[in-house]
Parts: sequence; C-alpha cells; structure tokens
Amino acid sequence: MKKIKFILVGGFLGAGKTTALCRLARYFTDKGLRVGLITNDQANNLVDTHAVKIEGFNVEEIPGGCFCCKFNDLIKAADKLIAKVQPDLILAEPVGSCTDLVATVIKPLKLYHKDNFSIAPYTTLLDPRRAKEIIVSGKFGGFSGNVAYIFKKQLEESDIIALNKIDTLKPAQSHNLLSLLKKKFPNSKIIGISCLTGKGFSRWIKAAGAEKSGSNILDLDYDIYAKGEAELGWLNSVAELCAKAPFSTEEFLKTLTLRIKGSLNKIPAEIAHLKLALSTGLGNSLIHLTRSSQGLEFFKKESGKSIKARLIVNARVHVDPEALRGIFIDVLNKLCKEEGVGFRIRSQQYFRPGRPVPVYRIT
Ligand SMILES: Nc1nc2c(ncn2[C@@H]2O[C@H](COP(=O)(O)OP(=O)(O)O)[C@@H](O)[C@H]2O)c(=O)[nH]1
Ligand SMILES: [Mg+2]
Repeated sequence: MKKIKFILVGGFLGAGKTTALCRLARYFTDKGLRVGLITNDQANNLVDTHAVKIEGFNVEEIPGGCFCCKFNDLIKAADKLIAKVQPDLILAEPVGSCTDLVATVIKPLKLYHKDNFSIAPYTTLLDPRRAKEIIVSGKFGGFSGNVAYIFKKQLEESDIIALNKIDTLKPAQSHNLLSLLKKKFPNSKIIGISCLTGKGFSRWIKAAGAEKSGSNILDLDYDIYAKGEAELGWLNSVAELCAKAPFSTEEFLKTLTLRIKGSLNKIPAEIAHLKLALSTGLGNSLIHLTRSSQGLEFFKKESGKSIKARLIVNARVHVDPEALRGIFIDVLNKLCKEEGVGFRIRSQQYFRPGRPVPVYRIT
C-alpha cells in the first residue's frame, strides 16, 4: 500500500495554520491528489472546522484536548479519513498553545505507524509581529514569561520555521527577520511564506517533501509549559440569533468583535486569537483578531440581511476565562438589545487548558 503523506503544521495561536492548511489542500487537490484535514482544539465547536468545511475540504475534528494527549484519537481521525476519502495526504493542525509535538506526535507516528504514513518534516508557522515582540525584543508580547516560553519552544523543535505573513513586511524587514531567525534557530530550516498570497509556497512544499523529520527533540519543563497554557483563558460558544426584522449580519459581527476587543483592552488582556463566525441561509462571515493592537481581518465576508443566524465564538485570551465569558455575554446582550435581535446560547465552554499529559513521549 502506498504510504499517506502526513503533514503536521504547528505554530502559535493566530500564526496562520488553518489558512496554510486550506492553501496546501487546494494546491494538492488541484494536482489531482486526495487530501484529508484534521483540526484540533481543547473544546468543541471550532471555527477552524467550520472554515475548512466551507472551503469544501474533508475534515475530521479532535475536540477536548491536544494531539499529544489524544494521540489515539488522532489515529482514529486519520482512519476515518482513510475510510472516507482514501487520502494521498493528511494535513493536521495542532492546538496553537501546544508544544513538544516532535516527541509526542511526530516520533510516535514514525515509530508505531510507519507502515501507513510517511511523516513530513515538522513546520511551525510564525507571525512576524509576534516574532518581533518575543524573539527580537526578548520580551513577552503582552503575555507572561511562561507563554513566551511555549512560543520559543514551538520554534526550537521545528524542522522548518516558516515566517508567515511576509506580505505584511517590506523586503528589507523580512530579510532581517529571516537572518535573525537563522542565527537563533540554527537547527531549523528557515523560510518566508505568505499563506494569503502563496508566496514562498513552492519552497515550503519542496522542504516539506524531505525524508528527514522530527530532528529537534525538546528539553522541556512541563511545569512552565502547563503554567503557560493555563494562563490563557479559553471560550468556545455557539448562539442562535433570531430577529423580527432582517439585520445586517456583517455589521453585527464587526461590532460584536470590536466591542469584545474594547472590553479586553480595558483590562488589559492580550488577545492571542479571537475568531467569530456567523452563518445564515445566505452564507458565512468570519472575523479574526490575532492580537489586541490589531484591526479586524475578514476570512469570509457575506454582506446581507437575515432574520436568523448562528454565531460561533472561539476566544483564546490572556485572561481569566470567567471574565472572558462575562465580557462576551455582556457585549452580546447589549448589542442584541440595540439591534432587536434575540439570542439563545446553545453551547458554552470556558476554561483554562489543563496540564498536558502526552500518551507517548519518545525522545
Ligand atoms: N496578511 C496575512 N494574513 C494571514 C496570512 N496567513 C494567515 N493570515 C491571517 O491570520 C489570521 C489567523 O489565521 P489562522 O489560519 O486562523 O491562524 P491559526 O490560529 O494559526 O490557525 C487570519 O485572519 C488569517 O487571514 C498571511 O500570509 N498574510
Ligand atoms: Mg487554526
């Protein structure tokens, strides 16, 4: 049996993993190959899975814990994709606050599943602004030292560090940042890419085709790692919206996101990734915020009016999850009253991620 290429694309929250997976999936699909995707989160109801589905790809979701702690679920998800689509490639995105993926996912895949999968070099995506704040300046980028520790470890264990979003940099800026990364991470291949424009993708795909993978095993302090993860408040929520008169869903989503951001900035609490999706019979709108000092980014925009909509919110913020939930409900309540929209929460999970307990750790 021909082995399935397994490509794991990691990186901190908001670095561009889901965008990368969609672009890679499109690239391979256009070449006539069959692709399956796997998304992962600490909780249910993922904006990422929704985003990938509306792009038309086959996806399996692993909620309720990271790949390392749910390794057997990762294999089950891969098996489901194999049964459903017989993929030539599987593309998987781990939780953005996770690290030690080489020892806990890449190595176990190589050791126990080598007959089924050929494991690509492990890529970590890097957002240039976070790189400047944490790697260049040596500070914490609005987070704590524990979160910055995870951020750096994610890069240290990579076979490939892909500096993403280079479309937002001037050529000299990206050149300087890439040179610095080469010095700081001599054991990784460093490349510049844009998941938005596709720049650098052919180099990345070539590098990801190499045989050797999982070369950099981390020396990791699990106490600091666990503390860092637990400092991030998580909220995944789904709400049904219903109004008597049609309301502008895009405006609603924009205002809701800006008000959540405004309330978090007052604390202040650094946003790692705030994602909101609104679906109606007409289509989907999807907004991202990947830092507190940033404008809104639309992944999908469906302007139009509707009387019914389904809202999914995934927030990862450096704040107490109770406070995060309180802000979300408060802002939603006020906005719904102003717009004459009723809402019902269908599902809500808010928590600090628990200590990672990997199924395997192969060093
Ligand atoms: N300008 C720019 N934005 C990007 C790029 N890649 C991803 N993004 C944006 O970054 C945000 C977070 O992307 P996402 O793929 O959800 O990140 P993830 O949390 O790592 O999965 C979204 O608004 C994307 O549109 C890129 O290459 N350039
Ligand atoms: Mg994602």
